[in-house]
Amino acid sequence: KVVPERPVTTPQVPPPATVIEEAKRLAAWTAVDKHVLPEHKIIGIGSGSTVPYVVERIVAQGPEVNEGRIFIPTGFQSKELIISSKLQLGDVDQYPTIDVTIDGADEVDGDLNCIKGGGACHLREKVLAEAADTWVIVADYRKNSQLLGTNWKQGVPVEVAPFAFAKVLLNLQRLGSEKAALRMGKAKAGPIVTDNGNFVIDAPFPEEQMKDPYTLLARVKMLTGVVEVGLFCHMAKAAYFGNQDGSVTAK
Ligand code: ABF
Repeated sequence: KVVPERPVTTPQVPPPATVIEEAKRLAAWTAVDKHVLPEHKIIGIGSGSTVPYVVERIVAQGPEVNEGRIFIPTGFQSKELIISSKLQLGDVDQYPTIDVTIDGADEVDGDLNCIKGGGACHLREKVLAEAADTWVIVADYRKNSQLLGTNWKQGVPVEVAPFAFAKVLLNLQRLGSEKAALRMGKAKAGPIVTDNGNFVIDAPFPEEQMKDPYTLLARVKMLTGVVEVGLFCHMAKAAYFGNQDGSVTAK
C-alpha cells in the first residue's frame, strides 16, 4: 500500500508591506502621467492609502503646472493631504464640474464596477466621480477582480441616516444580505460616523447578486434612509493596478 506523500503546503506568507506600497505607487504614478495633463485645472483627489502617491506624482509635475490648479477633496483625509502638499484647496460646490478625479477602490470587477467605502467616504467620492469628466481608479493588485466580492469580503458599504439604520438593516437582510451589520468603531464603543454625520452598514451579498452590481445598486439605493451605496457602476474611464512584479495592469 503506497502511502501518498503528505501534501506540502507552503505557508501563505503575506507579501511585505513594501511590495503592496510599491504596487500602489506604480498604479498612482501611471494614472497621473496618463490622465492629469497640464491643461487640467480642476482636479478631484480621492481617499484611501493609494491616493497619497497620486498627490506625490502631481506635486512632482512642478509648481508652474500646479500654480493655477484647484484640488477638490473627497473627505477629511483627502483635504488634509491637499493642504499638507501645499496645493490650492477648492470645494465641489465652487467647482461642480471637475476635469479629472483619481480615487482608490476596495475592489474592481471586469467591467470597472467598484466597491468603495471601506474608508466610509463613498458619498463624497461618488459626488466627485460623477462631477468629473474623467474618473480614474488606482489600486494595488489585491483589488483587481473579475467579480465583486471575490476578495473584498466586508460587504457593500451603505451610508445611512442614523435614525433609519435599523429599518435599512432589516431591509438589506430581506434583500439578500443576511450578514448586513452596522460598522462599529475600533473600540466597538459605537458606530462609526461619516464626514456627513451618517452611519455605515456593511452588507455582504451572495455572488449571484454581485454579478449584477448595477441592479443591486438600484435596489439598495431605493431603500428609504439610504444616503449612498458603495457600488460605483458605469463611472470609471480606466483603472490601474500595480502588480507584485513591478508591472501595471490597465483595465
Ligand atoms: C477610498 O479608498 C475608499 O473608497 C476605499 O475604501 C479606499 C481603499 O483604497 P486604498 O486601498 O487605496 O486604501 O477611495
